[in-house]
Amino acid sequence: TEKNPVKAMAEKAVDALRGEGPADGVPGVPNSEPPTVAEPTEPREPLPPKPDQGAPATGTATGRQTGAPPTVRAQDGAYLTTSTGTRLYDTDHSLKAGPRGPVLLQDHHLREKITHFDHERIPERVVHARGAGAHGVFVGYGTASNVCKAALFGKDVETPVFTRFSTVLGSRGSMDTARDTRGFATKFYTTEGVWDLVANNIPVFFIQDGIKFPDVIHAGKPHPDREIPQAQSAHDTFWDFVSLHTEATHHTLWNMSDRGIPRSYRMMEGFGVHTWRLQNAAGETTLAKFHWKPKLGVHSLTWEEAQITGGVDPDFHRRDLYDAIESGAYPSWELGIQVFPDTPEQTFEGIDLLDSTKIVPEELAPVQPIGLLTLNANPTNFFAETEQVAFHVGHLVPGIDVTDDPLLAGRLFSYVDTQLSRLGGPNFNQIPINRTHAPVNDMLRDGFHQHADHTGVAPYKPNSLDGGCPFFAGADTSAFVETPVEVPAASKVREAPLSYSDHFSQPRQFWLSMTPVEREHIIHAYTFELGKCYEQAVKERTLQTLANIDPELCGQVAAGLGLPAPEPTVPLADVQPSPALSQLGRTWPLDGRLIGIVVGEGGDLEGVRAVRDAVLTAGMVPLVVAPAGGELGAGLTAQRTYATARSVEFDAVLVAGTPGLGSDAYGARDAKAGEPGAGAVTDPRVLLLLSEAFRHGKAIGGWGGVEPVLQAAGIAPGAPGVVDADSATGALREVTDLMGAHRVWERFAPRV
Ligand code: HDD
Repeated sequence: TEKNPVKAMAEKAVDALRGEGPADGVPGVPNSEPPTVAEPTEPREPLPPKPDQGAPATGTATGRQTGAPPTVRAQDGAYLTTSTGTRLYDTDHSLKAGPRGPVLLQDHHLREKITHFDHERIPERVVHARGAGAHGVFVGYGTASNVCKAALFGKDVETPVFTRFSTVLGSRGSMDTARDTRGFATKFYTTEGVWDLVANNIPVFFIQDGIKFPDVIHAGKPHPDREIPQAQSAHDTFWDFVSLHTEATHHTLWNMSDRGIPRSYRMMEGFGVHTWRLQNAAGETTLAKFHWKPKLGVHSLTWEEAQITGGVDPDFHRRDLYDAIESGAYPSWELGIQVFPDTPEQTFEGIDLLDSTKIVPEELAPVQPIGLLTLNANPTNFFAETEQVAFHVGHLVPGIDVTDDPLLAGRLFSYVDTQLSRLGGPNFNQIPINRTHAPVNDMLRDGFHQHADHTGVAPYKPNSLDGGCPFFAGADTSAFVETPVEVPAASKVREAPLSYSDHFSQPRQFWLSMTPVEREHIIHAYTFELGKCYEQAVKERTLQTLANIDPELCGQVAAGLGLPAPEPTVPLADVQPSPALSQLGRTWPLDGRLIGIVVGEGGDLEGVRAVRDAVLTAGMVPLVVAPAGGELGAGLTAQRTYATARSVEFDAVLVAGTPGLGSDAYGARDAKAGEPGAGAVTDPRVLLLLSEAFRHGKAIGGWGGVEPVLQAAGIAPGAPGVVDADSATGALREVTDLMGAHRVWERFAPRV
């Protein structure tokens, strides 16, 4: 009987791929070479799905309730198929009239594959485009119950969450370590619906009214003519705007402080910025501000580190978060609230609670812990989860409500609106990562990307045809139950209250709360950023805002710019420092910190192994740096080479000093290991690594006669935070003691 032609074609193609037989060719022209590395041909079971790839455990946006069969996963089965599940035997060749003939329009698979590819990208977020996310859990302490009835704050209540961290100004592909505000947005999949806490790592904002958001972002984004600089505020338009619009002074000062260049997403605070209105079960209301406090402490990069890292490892924060979670060093934050009585004035100790350019110092209103967030799982697919997650400040649950902050009002509109173009329509809450874990019965219908097969005929209320369904919940279990807040009789105006015009007292308080090292960093940051501006008027106007914060700050920056320091135009505010604003002066856990262990040819491998094991036992990450990759002996493998290691990756550096740290590449091993002269010349890359680690205030420890190497790197014997120990483990012990404070702060020599 004649062979099935499709099967024959498939067999021929498979044979050709395996190199077992000729495919049809043009006479005289050899067929293309078979691939030398064959793909596995046996079908294998796909990896089991992670929970979020399937449908949520309880009801979904499609109306499915607990107990219903799970929805079919998007990707399943062992064989390659079309998007409609038809199996394919080839995806490497277009359908042609003969091997050298024209491609045929009837190749549906070709068209499906290319069309889908052509539409793979969606618009990036208009702000916060660059980010990284993780799954986790929030556990309530039960301490908030007296002020807030939200179920997620109940004692030991566990709520699944997804958190996305981000920079603000840069594009999706920009570097992580730019000087910028960081986003810290968390989606809580509570039993009462989704609550999004869309926070930043800075507690104040550039503007007091949402209507100014396009202005500040247009000023911060790259110049519209050349589209440079990327992911930076160090350019004329940004400083033009913030020097003219002085309510931005406070946020800008935080950006110029070390908060603008975090060491890690794991080591940032988060702030809900606005004042929110909480309601307890008795219907009583309280005003509150949300704070995230990282268990690892708040830590930053130095500016030079941030700049080097931008080139050496633009994914530094994304990698840090992913690696920490993958290795089991789960980052965690305590959620806390500052609470204020809900008075008609909506002020606390004279501070206007509706002005998002103001903080309430923790010394006046302590942050009270109400629950713990732990991020414990990385996304399975970046696009599906981190890119498609859509936050909205209006995603609220019973017990949490908004206030009349005009900045918040703008946000309440913007977050849904932006998803319409970013995610292509109004059904973005049906995307798996956005689906609530509570039952949905919403009467919203149709629209692009509708996933629900809605039943019934009456998506309207009142109705009798669907039996009156859905029904109203009681006021005690509903969100958006308006607290009867009195709105004073007023005329319609485009104006701000008088209290909003104080733009300098809290910036001054921030400045006065900084330690000398932190002040020095702020001076450097302003001097750098303004030094990148071309317009003289912009620099002069910014110096004027600095003069209104503090004459010392202004004088130092002016000196760096070579300009005269102006006098203040407002009386300097008489404010008390808030020590809670400083990042220094405490010690912190070291979970997931990275220690580079540098060893040269013939170095003390036993010592290296001992410290590597001790670092691992302490819950940190050891990275052995050797002249070349591969096995080193003593059960050690090089994770980095002199070519791939850079100091910015490490929180501290250990050096095995014996016999030297040379390498082939730099002629240090003209003599063989063990012979006189071996390793006598230290590889310049090791010297760079050590000198940078020293300059960036990192603990450095060596053993086995490391002194000449340190000296060659310009590090004086006995310099602060430099340990020359008798043994490898002795060096590690002293280094880890130093690391608790994050840096060896004595190495920085502040002027003020
Ligand atoms: Fe915003 C994204 C935080 C003011 C308009 N914002 C966005 C994200 C964070 C914040 C963390 C990223 C969310 C994610 O990871 O997907 N934004 C803030 C904070 C603000 C703030 C803490 C002040 C207190 N934002 C703000 C204003 C407006 C917006 C005043 C507009 C009037 N924000 C947006 C947006 C974004 C956004 C355009 C872009 C992508 C998105 O929403 O989903 O709607």
